[in-house]
Amino acid sequence: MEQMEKWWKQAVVYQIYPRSFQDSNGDGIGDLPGIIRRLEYLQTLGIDAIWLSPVCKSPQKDNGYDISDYQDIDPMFGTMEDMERLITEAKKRGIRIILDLVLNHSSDQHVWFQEARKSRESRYHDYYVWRDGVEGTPPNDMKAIFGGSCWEWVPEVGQYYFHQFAKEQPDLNWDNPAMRQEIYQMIRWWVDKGIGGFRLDVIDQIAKEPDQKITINGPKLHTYIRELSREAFWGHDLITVGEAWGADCDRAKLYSAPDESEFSMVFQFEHIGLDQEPGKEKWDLYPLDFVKLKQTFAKWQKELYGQGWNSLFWNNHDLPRIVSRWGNDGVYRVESAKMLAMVLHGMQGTPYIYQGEELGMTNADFTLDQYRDIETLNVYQERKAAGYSEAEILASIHAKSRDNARTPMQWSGEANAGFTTGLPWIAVNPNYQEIHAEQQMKDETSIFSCYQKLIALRKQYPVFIYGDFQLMYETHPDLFVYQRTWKGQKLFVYANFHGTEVAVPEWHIGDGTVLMHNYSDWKEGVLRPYEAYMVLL
Ligand code: TEU
Ligand code: CA
Repeated sequence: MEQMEKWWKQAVVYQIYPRSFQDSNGDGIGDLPGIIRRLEYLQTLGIDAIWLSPVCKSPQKDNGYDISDYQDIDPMFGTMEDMERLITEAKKRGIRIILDLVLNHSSDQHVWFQEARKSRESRYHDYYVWRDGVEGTPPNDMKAIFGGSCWEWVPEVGQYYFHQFAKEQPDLNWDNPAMRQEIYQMIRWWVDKGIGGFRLDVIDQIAKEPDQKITINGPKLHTYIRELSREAFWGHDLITVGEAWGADCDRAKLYSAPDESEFSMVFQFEHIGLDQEPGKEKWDLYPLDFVKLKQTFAKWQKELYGQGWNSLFWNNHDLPRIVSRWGNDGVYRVESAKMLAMVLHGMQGTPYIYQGEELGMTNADFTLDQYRDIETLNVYQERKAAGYSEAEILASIHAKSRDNARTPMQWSGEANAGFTTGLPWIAVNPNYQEIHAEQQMKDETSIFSCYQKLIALRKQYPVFIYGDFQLMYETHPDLFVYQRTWKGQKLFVYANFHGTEVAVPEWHIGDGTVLMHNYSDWKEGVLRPYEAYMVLL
């Protein structure tokens, strides 16, 4: 008898980027009442939890990842009553709400920072990371992720403060126990409101040590995370997932230890970095090393088996859309989107579906003026100043801008894809008339229907949850094939990851039950472009 597993091991999570999901009041920005309106759709898809990107009060310098009040809702998204209604309405449909907690930094408009910057004597001064200095000579040459120095001068106190992201996102000082206790109190307040879990933004950057130029995986990281878990999560049936760009398998075994001393799981990004030039940035484009991709997934599946728990994702609000990135968003868009879904959802772990992924939404082919993201706009300026050609910079931005994921959800073929009756804050992808939910929900061969089936299969067959993982044809240049085994039952996932027909060394069709297939017929012994199937033996 399997050890009674946590609900989130059988669950599928749907990420909503509220600003781009559904507008309800015609201001061109998605909001909470809009999400409530779409709960029926999410219940039809069959997901178990919704991860909401931040909706707390924020000046929106980084689209809400700069929070100025952790316990109030930004009027742009609605009211606290809307939030409470969302929690209640979702619960009625068996859906939990996961809040995005941004604990590495606050907004510079947070009252803590407003007080901290006034005086070194303020009780909030040391809620942040300050260094004495002389204006014009920052403590060291560390760079911020969104460009420029990570030190910003405040004349009132004659000091620099540290910010890993934008200067409007001052880093919180986790070495300060008073600050930590206020954070834990705030989280407990949200738990009492019925929040079902938390996504923890750049959580592996909280134990920063700027004097040693340490920004990630700091020496006190797990001490702080264990305290956070003990003080705020324990005793509640929550799902907690940390965003950990710096995680390797050993560290992930701590993060996702079965004793829940830290989190349920983390988002690790080793697979995500495989199409950037080694040692460089995501903007430095590089062909995907497909064999390495398979080996990376296999490593994480094996390393965490019985010792931790994987998240499974291709997309989020920071990443380009997978069907454009590693599938084919042209002739084989439908087949490749389904193939990518089957490859991911057949593995062990909790799958995350990013809004629009279930429709096969694609990257946006924007002109420069259509981009909105601070990271994209900064890199354009930085690389322009560094002498990169306009064409090279735009190629990088087209491929990797976070705005690729942030174009409005495509609901229907009506104006603005049914997202808003107003002027959308960011342009709708012009392909919305071919790619939208209304049409796909009625079509059992649609990408939407494929995701619906995958979510249902995960609940129907324990091998998806408990089975071990064995990669096959490891070095094959096109086939992504693996098997899962649980109590004598075998699940095979066969996929042609590329756009040319390949011979299949072993042919299992006919031996078992075909659970999924992304073509309407079969061609004996070969897999056609992006052809994939799942078979149960
Ligand atoms: O992202 C962490 C982060 O570092 C990413 O922005 C990453 O650097 C970039 O997208 C790819 O190189 C989290 C949030 O997901 C992101 O939206 C926020 O902008 C960031 O933290 C700051 O809060
Ligand atoms: Ca709105």
